[in-house]
Amino acid sequence: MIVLSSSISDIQDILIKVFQQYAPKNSYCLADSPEAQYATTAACWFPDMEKLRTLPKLRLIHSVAAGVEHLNLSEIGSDQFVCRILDEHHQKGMFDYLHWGVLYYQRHFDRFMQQQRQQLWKQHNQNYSHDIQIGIMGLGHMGGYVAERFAAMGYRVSGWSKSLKQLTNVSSYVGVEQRAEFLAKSQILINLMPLTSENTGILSKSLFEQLPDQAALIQVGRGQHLVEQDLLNALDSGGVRGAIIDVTKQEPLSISHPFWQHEKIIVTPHIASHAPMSVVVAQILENDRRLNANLPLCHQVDLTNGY
Ligand code: OXD
Repeated sequence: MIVLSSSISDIQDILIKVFQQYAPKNSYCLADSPEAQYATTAACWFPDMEKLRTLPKLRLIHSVAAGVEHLNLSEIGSDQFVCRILDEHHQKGMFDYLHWGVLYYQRHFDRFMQQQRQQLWKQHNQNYSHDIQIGIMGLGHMGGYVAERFAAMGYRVSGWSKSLKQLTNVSSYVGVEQRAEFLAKSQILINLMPLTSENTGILSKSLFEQLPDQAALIQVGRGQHLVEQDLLNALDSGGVRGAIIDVTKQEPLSISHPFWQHEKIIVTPHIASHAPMSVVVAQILENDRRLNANLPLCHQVDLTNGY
């Protein structure tokens, strides 16, 4: 039995709808229903942890997405597991979004849009993929995939992560010692890191200062990676050329937030990519089956690393 749990009411409604559509009847329930006492798995997005703690048979806390920072990992019981969704459609969708973002800067669309507002007819040199150095922070399931795809298209690609990665035609930079060297090359910086206590606030003034002049940021990690005021300052001083922001500290972004009106920022509402809902439900059902059959779980999270 799977219990559905999100403290965000819109998301809770979506979970109910997709489980109705893709899961067998009687295989899922809500946390305050009588069946919840039999639930072994919780399907979660910012779950109500207090409620979940009262469920006696709950062993698996399953994110309905790739990220798990919303699960409050420090509160997971010693006899419980955490899993997340990993899926190839999710990877492909992310690559499409990022490819669009890279082209936006590579082919100067940000400049042309600004020129149009000024009725200014001015050409800029045409960049080819081999002219562009992409830097990817986070080379896990998602970052590693997009890095290799950009490299296969002729982009110069480097990646930065906690451990050395062997990826085709991607230069791997590791740890704090190699971060400055990595940043100094990254004309387009893509953030795809999972959120941990170590990297909260990493996209800050000092990091922006280490990028090449006129670098651009594509922020698809987590809102808490970014010190928002530092980005605004870097854009206003002209050091950073522009930013595409898909995730923000507070979601939804408040209507008064300066990101909305900033001419060098494009905001999208956390839509860079999602796994298809049919896949999300299928992976959770399969992991619940495995849990109850004492089989190894798929995409289990290492609670020490936090991903
Ligand atoms: C995820 C996301 O975690 O979409 O999968 O942010």
